[in-house]
Amino acid sequence: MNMTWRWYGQDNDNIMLDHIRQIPGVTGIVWSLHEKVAGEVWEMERIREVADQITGKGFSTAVVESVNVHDDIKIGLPSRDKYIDIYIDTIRKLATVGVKVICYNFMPVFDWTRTELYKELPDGSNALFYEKAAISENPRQMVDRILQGAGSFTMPGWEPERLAKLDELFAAYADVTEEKLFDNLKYFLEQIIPVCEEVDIKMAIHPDDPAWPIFGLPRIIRSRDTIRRMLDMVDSPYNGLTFCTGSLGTNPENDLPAMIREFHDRIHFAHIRNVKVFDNGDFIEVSHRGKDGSVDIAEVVRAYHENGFKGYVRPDHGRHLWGEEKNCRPGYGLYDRALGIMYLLGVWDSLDNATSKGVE
Ligand code: DNO
Repeated sequence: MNMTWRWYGQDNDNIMLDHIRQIPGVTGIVWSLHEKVAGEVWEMERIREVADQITGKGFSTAVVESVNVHDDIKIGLPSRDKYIDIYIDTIRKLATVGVKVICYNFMPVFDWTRTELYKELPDGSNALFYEKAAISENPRQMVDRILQGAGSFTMPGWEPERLAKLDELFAAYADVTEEKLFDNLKYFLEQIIPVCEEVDIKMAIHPDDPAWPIFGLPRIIRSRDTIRRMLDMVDSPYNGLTFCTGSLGTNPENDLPAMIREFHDRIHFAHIRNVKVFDNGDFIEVSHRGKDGSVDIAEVVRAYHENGFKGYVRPDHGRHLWGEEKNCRPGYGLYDRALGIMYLLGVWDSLDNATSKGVE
């Protein structure tokens, strides 16, 4: 596996590439042009500038997370063709700077959703939390509360410009059923996958987080069956997955190691993190260690190892430790993600050693 780290850019992250170089095993930077809103053109000059910063420190630029999909494509409006052309233009440009995987999502209105950013854990650290009951509140109130909590930090998927138009967005999605959303995803993939095949970039859809519909909006990448349907819809290795254990793990019915064994050759990017799911369906993000949460992370790593996984991996979110929440982007601090990497590499290396000694 290729270990990576999500970085928000030179002027947008307090964690520098020089910090990341000191975390053992990290070979690639997961990047994006974070200033871009969905549907905007990505200029070649700006792409090259960021790619050069990354390669200048010896990292690979292979994974972009995300190129966000414009709502008109998800809703299926006639204007979608214009936005698909812009998307294709971005794919072609990214191919010229060594990009091999693009992570994206097809969630209506909200990307990953939490109801609290700094919920305290018993050990005094704090982490992103989702309270099921709070989702019955007015979405506007929830969005305002979360954006305010994040302070000056931008959060991926929570673009204030887009969320300012919440009422309009909800109205535009009013007729978008689960079936329609699948159709619109198929339409999008049918246009872009031939280009991906040509320029050798694999698309990796991110599952819905949490793995169920919220605020009455359909969410379609949430289980073994919905993922199977999505992969079969356009049956090309270039139509693949970002397999996020933190998102799919919010539903205890998802058997994550079994899903990895089934989908491993279509998983191009693995987000590995843990969540603790409570009986009432609330969940909180916890350390990567399997014993701390509801996802058996060691078993997850074993499922990848068994299949000789060669894709990209990142530790995804982390808790906020040692007071760092005062100065870090929610979910994207330094310490817990670095600890997570060491846990993942530790499990991987011990499996390597055991297999090379013929133990398994
Ligand atoms: C959250 C991330 C998501 C992810 C998008 C991909 O921290 O995992 O925002 O990047 O869903 O488009």
